[in-house]
Amino acid sequence: SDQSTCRVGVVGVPFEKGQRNTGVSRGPEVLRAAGVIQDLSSFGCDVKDYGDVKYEVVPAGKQLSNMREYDDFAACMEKVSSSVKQVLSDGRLCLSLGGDHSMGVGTIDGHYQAKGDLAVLWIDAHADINTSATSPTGNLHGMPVALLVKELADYWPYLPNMDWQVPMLSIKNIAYIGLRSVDEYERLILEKFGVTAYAMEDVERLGVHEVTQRALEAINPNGERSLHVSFDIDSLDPLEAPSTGTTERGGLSLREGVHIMETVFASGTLGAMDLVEVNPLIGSEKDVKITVDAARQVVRAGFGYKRRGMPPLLKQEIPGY
Ligand code: 5AB
Ligand code: MN
Ligand code: MN
Ligand code: MN
Repeated sequence: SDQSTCRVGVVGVPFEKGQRNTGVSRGPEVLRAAGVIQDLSSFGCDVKDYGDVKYEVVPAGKQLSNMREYDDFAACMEKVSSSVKQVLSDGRLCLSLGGDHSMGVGTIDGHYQAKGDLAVLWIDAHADINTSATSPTGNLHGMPVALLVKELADYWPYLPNMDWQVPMLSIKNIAYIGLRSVDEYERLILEKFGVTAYAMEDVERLGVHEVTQRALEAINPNGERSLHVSFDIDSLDPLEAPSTGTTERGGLSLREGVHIMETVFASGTLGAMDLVEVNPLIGSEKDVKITVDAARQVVRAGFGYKRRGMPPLLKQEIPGY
């Protein structure tokens, strides 16, 4: 399709305090080093790297119960939000490289501030919709969806240093694909609000194409909302993406992940994408390479790369052809 319209801004979020493993903060660095940006420019995208988000902690003055590393989270996500908003305001699609999945709070907030009403596709083995009252771990990477939706606003205590963030997303405009590890209270929330959720058994029953079409139809029937895709690499089977902190076997194949993102691109609605939870300190060197290569394929599919091949770029015309 039209190469000149593919304008992308990349934001790195080297944040790992939403979970307990060291190393996820090095996701942006290894993804860039592997060539995520060149992957996109190689088929004609105009990519600008906005660098990594930096922040300074402002202590909240009190400990928030069951929200580990809350002060860092609140400070970092405010900056993530403004970076993503800036990219989108510059007329680019935004690619955010994580980092752990708590950063979804910042990226989706920034997307909302730039574009208003959103549709969110959350591709993950997990639902990430615990509140501090339901979380079995206190890890913030299991809570971002619950912080973003207005339907759960009353389930949180007052959150200091988060006044910049207003829960604005309607839970009706979120769809999940890839679920296979959902906590009891998360299940209760999904049922109570009738959330669109395609778990692995639905992918098996319907196939990945049908599931993706139905998910997009449910959250964005007229395609008038800007689409945010939050892609947790642990949605893929650990055979295809071993270097991540919370693996669950029986996941999406890389081909299914790529197909989802090709379908997203074809919808013409993508505004921003997160690629999160790649941890280069988990597993062997080979595991890391497999995981990073999978992430690259998923990303490029979302921005228009076609497995059947791309037309030659005009500036690369070969003499004699
Ligand atoms: B991820 C768990 N539900 O809340 C929790 O990787 C796991 O961003 C969360 O999807 C996994 O801690 C968070 C048990
Ligand atoms: Mn996640
Ligand atoms: Mn996950
Ligand atoms: Mn994970």
